[in-house]
Amino acid sequence: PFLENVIKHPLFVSGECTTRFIDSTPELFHFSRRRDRATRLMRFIGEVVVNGNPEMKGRRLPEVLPAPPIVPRVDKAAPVPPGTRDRLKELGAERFAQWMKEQPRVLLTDTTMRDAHQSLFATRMRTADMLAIAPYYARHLPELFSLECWGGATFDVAMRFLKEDPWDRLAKLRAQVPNILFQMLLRSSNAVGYTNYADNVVRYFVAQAAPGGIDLFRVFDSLNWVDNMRVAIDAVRESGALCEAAICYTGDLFDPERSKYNLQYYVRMARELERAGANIIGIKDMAGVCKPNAARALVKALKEEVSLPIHFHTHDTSGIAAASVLAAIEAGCDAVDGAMDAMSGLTSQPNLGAISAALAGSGRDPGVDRKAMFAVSQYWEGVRRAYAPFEADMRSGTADVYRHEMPGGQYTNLREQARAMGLEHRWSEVAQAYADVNRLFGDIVKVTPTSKVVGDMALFMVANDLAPEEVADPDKEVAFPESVVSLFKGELGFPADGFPKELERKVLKGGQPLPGRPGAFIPAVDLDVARADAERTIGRAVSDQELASWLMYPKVFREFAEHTRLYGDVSVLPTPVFFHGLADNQEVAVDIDKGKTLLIRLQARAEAEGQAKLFFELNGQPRLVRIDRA
Ligand code: 3PY
Ligand code: ZN
Repeated sequence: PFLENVIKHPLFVSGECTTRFIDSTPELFHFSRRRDRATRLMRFIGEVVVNGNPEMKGRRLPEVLPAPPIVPRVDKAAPVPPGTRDRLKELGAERFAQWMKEQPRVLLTDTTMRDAHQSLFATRMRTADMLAIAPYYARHLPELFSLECWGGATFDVAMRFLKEDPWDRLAKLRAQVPNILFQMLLRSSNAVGYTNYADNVVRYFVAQAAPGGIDLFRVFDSLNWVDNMRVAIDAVRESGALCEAAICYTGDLFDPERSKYNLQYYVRMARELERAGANIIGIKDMAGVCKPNAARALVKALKEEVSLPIHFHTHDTSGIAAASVLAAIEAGCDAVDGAMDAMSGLTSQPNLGAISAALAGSGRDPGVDRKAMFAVSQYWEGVRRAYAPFEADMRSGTADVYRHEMPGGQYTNLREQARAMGLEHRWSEVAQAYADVNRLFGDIVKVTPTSKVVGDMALFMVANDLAPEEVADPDKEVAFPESVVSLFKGELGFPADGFPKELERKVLKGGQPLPGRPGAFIPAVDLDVARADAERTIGRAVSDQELASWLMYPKVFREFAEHTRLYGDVSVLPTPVFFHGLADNQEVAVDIDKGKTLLIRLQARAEAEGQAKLFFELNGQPRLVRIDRA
């Protein structure tokens, strides 16, 4: 093949090549690089065929693989109509926010590619499944306000479990959808991680994400502490992107027993966020506990008290979240979140198709093509089937969420953690312990990462059969999980009224909490030194974006880089092949580059002392791959 490349090369054919021809003509080697990529991908498929994808261990696998999703027809040559992103470029962030307020229609965010799969199947949706439908979104749904497609848990899970580069996902989606705003979820000083990073690391992350393709950052703090959000807010504003600063909704606005989180609390926070530089105020009801009356009252108050557009986000865990969304819209909410029908409901967002239909003919009709929404929903239905092994066994909404207040995005992940600890059969005890821990901690906002700490403590209590009274008892020795000690030290910040003093003393064993914002005590990271460390660790140069991955998740990034070195870019494999490999005589077409497709067929296999020999056919040529049995 190399010689073939040489003799077919135009310079060679023209007779104009010199002795430096081979050195100066790198495209001659493209074949061997492509072959190398093919070899690595076959090795990965072989590993999955022989040893299974480690991700699927212990899961109920389908007896028959589901049919592939049907991608609605789209003319990719057709021009992409202008959308909200074009408007943002034209108006800039502040005038864009004004434009939002002037719209009689309600603006719709589709969370399918981020929160919906984070909340339904533990964040496992792969890039390939998003990319296949992206051109259709661009051409048929340009009236959508935004696509939430990045951030939250997707960053970590992409590398850790899916062996994909989150930056690459963003770039590829961006290339397919140039017209609709891309929205991400940013955990302020915790960025897309679970810990407080140095201020310059948060700034660096935002400075990569905005040019990387993010137009709207939804910024929140896991204890609703505005001081902990300022670095992120400033960084977003500096990047030119839209800054949506969110208040996390918790408790019950109309429960006189829990007056801590009342209207004044939220209005005060929204005003602070407005002063801090937000363009939009988000209401982030991460657990789906904002009942319709609360949504109506809250939106009405915020519309009266702040001058920014309001964006409402909730989860359908209870089963009646759409009523809250409609109440918010009636009260004048400017934008709302939902997920496409097939990816909605349960711990995910309420149903966007149904919300849109409910508003048909009203002054607030979102004006999005409902047939096109239905077409993408059908596609997502097919996609979702492939992830069934990751779904929680939940058949209906449940008012139990008002008791435990677990965020939808955490629910499937915590169940995963419980499963890994052998506690899945004790799930209802875990849910009760979660509520107990919240009470012990002083009724705090529970959202990543504080929700993770509450979850850790709940699992710890169930695993050790600890009652809440024992945890509170100053005379009972408890070896608190590390994350709980860190929380009480203030390493994620503080709730407005602090942590309960007695428990704080017990957890910190007499130690003192931080005297202020954690970011103020974390030294700036020397980015040049960090880059050198990263490069030494993975043995090659890292891009600016990869440096951001390393700063957030050094171990996960290292393992991901090693996986890529061994197996190449596995994100190009279709999802069933990634999770289950190939059956004998099954063939898969893999597009590794534009116009470059590999045809890989598994023909047969043979066993030889601890090794499996797999006989593949690659574009018609026989190839043997040996895999050690694990
Ligand atoms: C996240 O931070 O990932 C969340 O979804 C919080 O709701
Ligand atoms: Zn959410």
